[in-house]
Amino acid sequence: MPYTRITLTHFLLQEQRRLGGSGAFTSLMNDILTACKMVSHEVNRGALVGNHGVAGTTNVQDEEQKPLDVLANDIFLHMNALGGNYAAMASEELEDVHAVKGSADGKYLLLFDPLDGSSNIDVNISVGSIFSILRLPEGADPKSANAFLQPGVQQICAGYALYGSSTMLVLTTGNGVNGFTLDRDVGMFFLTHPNMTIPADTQEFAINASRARFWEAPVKRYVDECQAGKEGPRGKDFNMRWVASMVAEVHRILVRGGIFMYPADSENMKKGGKLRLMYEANPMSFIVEQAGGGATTGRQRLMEVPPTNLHQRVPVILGSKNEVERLEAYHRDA
Ligand code: AHM
Ligand code: MG
Repeated sequence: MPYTRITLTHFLLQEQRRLGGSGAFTSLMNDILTACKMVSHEVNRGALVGNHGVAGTTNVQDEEQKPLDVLANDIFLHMNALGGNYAAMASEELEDVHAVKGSADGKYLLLFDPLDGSSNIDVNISVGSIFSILRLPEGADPKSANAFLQPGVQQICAGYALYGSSTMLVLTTGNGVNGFTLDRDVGMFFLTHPNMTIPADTQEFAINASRARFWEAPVKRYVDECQAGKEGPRGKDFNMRWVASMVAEVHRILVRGGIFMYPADSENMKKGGKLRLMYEANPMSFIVEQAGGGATTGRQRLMEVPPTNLHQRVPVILGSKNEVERLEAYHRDA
């Protein structure tokens, strides 16, 4: 490999110089990188160190926790408290806000899903971590969930780590999307995917088709038309993928386009949807929009949904812009 690549740390320093920042942001990002490297290490060691199977506990959403859910959450909480930049954190695995002790000067809030897609751990399929950074509003109490209840448009940074055949970190600070690959021997992320963009058109869709009987009419229409292929109204064949790891699906869309749907259906709407707004939908929407794609509930831009609860669920449709707009139009027509 020619030695011309830049590391994520240098990339952040360049951004800091460009924006004239104080260095706090670079420092807090470095804590996230370290956490992701540690989680990656644990995911890789897998069954060798007892990281498979179930933990015997459930989280706030009443979901069975895996040992790696618990471990990844502990790693994120510990590593991100050290820099003193966060006033508080919130996680998929914790019911309440986690205030950071001794960081009276912390100006930021961190939301994360420490290990998304964890039903895939035991079968050795890609999982990931998702994070979103918000500013602590002036005068807000960081110990209260209210400080976190900001719409997605107020995120200052969002990203994910994908623990796949290689470990990658993909990031936006509102100035495009860049992807970095972990060199395990060096222990550093290197910029390998600069300025990631999502093509506006696609012939690939992702949805859990086992839920077809619950779908609403606009989603059913869209999927039926894709499946009709060349002979149908779309006049082209579509391919389908479903990994059941949102991080892997979003990454595929960033690399080669596509659309991902976990839409409202008659069953999941009893809880508001399946995926979580604050630490799944919002950060992924920020990344997808920054890469030129779209992200909607079907009826509203996702990043404008007013949050009312840390663990709120929401319908999610995101990816190639023309397909997202088509689904929004089908929802309007219904
Ligand atoms: P998790 O946070 O409990 O892992 O759940 C979120 C995951 C997403 O990564 C994925 O898109 C979805 O759940 C898969 O759901 P399903 O099992 O219904 O296919
Ligand atoms: Mg999740």
